[in-house]
Amino acid sequence: MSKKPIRVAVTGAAGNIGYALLFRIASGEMLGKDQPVILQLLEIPVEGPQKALKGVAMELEDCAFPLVSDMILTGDPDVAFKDASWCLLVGSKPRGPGMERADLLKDNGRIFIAQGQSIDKVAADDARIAVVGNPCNTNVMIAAAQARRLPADRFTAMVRLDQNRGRAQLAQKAGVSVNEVSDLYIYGNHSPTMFADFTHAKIGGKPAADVIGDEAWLKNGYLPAVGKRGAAIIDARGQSSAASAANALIDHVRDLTTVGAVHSVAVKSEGRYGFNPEVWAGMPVRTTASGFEVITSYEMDDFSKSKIALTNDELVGERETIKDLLA
Ligand code: NAX
Repeated sequence: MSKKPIRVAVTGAAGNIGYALLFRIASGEMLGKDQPVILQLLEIPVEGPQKALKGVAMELEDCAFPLVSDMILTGDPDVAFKDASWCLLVGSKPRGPGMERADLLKDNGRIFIAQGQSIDKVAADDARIAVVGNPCNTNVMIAAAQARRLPADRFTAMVRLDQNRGRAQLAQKAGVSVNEVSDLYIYGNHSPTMFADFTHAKIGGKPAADVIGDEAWLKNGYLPAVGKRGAAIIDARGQSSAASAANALIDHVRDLTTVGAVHSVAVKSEGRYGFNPEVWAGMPVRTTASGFEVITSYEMDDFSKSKIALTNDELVGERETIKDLLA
């Protein structure tokens, strides 16, 4: 007997990441090749984005994906999130010319208040929320603050693109396949302050620092390169990362539904690794049958602690800027 379809809500569905994401969800790469889905696609309720959304849906139809049981296109969050088990919050407002970061935080914050309220009201009891729209660590905190019904650990933000970038760059430097690189996890904010913890990473089962043999490069070349990779992509492509971001979101959700998977996720810190207890920070988690457990066993040296303190300060600063939106 075939499985019951899972409702997957995607916001910003007509955007660049949406275009790279939806076809992969529809083909079963995120929830499994035997798992039917109902795609519930949200765009802002004005003509241009709604028309573009219709176009994306037409292309999805033209793929004749056997796993797509239904598609709902809407400008209303209460329709998009209705009974959804996965809510993928990709859409947000880009930073415009001359716009201050604080204004961006507040403008996007308002979007995530409304979406958090809607999710709390209409999403499935087992709903899980993954935030990609930037600043994602702070947006997820704002959405979670609206959830009276769902526990905070259902709300995660994506740092998986940073983990994937970090592994790829270590592999490149060592001249090995990316499969050889393990135990590389991301701590903190999805921003250039993030800490890609090379101190515990392994290459071919050996400490990455021993294999690379160049501590100065790891500290002063590698870390900034991973942190600023998004800007380098914009510089080269003229547009921000889309296919790699969509790929990371597929990885994020697939690993959160694969018991035993260990991966980087931004979760409510609860004070782990010295983060402020209220912020959502990247850290390693292991997926369990009922959710995930944070891996807390990594001992941090003074250098790592100083990097974590820096990214924590930024997260606390973002929280301070939008604190009136958390009420
Ligand atoms: P686009 O501007 O191409 O698409 C965003 C879409 O969201 C647009 O179609 C817009 O109409 C829609 N939208 C805006 N407000 C909405 C709302 N209230 N409800 C529903 N839809 C809404 O951006 P794209 O390249 O797809 O990037 C989306 C977001 O991902 C951005 O915030 C971006 O900064 C963020 N990213 C996050 C990454 C991460 O690793 N966490 C990496 C990639 C990306 O930079």
